[in-house]
Amino acid sequence: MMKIERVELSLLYLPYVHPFETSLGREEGRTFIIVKVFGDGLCGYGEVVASQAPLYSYETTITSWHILEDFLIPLLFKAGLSEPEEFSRAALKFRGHPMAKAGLELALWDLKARALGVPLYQLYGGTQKEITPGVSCGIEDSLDELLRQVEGYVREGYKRVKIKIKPGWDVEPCRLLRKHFPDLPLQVDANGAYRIEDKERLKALDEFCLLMLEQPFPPYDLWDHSRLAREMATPLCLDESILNFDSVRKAYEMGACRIINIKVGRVGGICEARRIHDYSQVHDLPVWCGGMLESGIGRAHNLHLASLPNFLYPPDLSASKRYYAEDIIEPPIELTARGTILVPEGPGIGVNPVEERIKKATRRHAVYLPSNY
Ligand code: OSB
Ligand code: MG
Repeated sequence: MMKIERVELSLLYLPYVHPFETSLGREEGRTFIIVKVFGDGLCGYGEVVASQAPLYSYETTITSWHILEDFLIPLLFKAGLSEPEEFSRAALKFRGHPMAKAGLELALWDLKARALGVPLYQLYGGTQKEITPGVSCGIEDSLDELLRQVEGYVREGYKRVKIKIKPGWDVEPCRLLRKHFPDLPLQVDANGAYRIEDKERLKALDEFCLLMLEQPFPPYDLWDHSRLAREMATPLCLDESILNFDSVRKAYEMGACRIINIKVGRVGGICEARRIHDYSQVHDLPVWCGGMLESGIGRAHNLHLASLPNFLYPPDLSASKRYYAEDIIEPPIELTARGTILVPEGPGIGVNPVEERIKKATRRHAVYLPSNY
């Protein structure tokens, strides 16, 4: 069994190529944590997707840092854990903080796959080696600007578009995009901005033949999602409400959604994501891989997860240049001429983190050794 000799955390900031606005707010760039675990002369990389502010979920970069430093990293050193499944099980004793747990678990998976010399998707049982991704478009200052953005993405080859909606920015943007792109697979994401009182407004979206409506109501509100689902033709998809395997089972049993967005950070790691995937497959509940505007490290991890067989809708997983002028990996993630992304074949995540770019973006750094605890 491998021994983890050192863990490093780096807090990075990368500016976006274009501001990203959702019903939760507008951001010009992203603050996130890169986790590195060292053992047997190898390094595994993970990414913590918690944001600087507790908007999408209660976690923040600083709460994740604290949980990693004071509780999760000591698990590796004190209990001598290095297997991702063992770590995942041991970390369950701490409540919550799924993004912190996932970041470290991802690094352990990468390390394990590198030690075995195989790409991650092989460890996971992934079957899809070429993935058709979608692009997630923020709320723009005008309909003209939204149209310009979407036209650009379609020209670049994206085969599915998601737009962010909120009350007052919903029916009109959908009507406009449908007028210009009658056949484009299109979906919308509200990030919980509506209430059950807005039911009729949401039902008006049925006329646009959307692939799905994602998370209209707040995370805790499975019941109102099930009420809306009974009255809408558009399939509902849950993102923020899906916190673990158990919330999937309950959402399914309540009829609160017909599609599941899996984000490895939100559900607390690959082990939990795979449990959700396997349950969904048995219950004819398609899943897809959501994104958190990850750096290339987190996005490469997402690609391997999205290769599992029941990931049946396009992931929110775009090329590096959709997000950042200079990604922190080489080669960058790119679209093929077919508008697809190839799952990397190299060991582990299969892309190379560029240490000098990581260093340039780092705002805070710490090294953890067994002797620190
Ligand atoms: O709700 O899917 C979401 C980004 C940050 C927080 C929440 C969400 C998103 C996205 C981005 O939609 C998708 C991507 O990474 O391309
Ligand atoms: Mg979402």
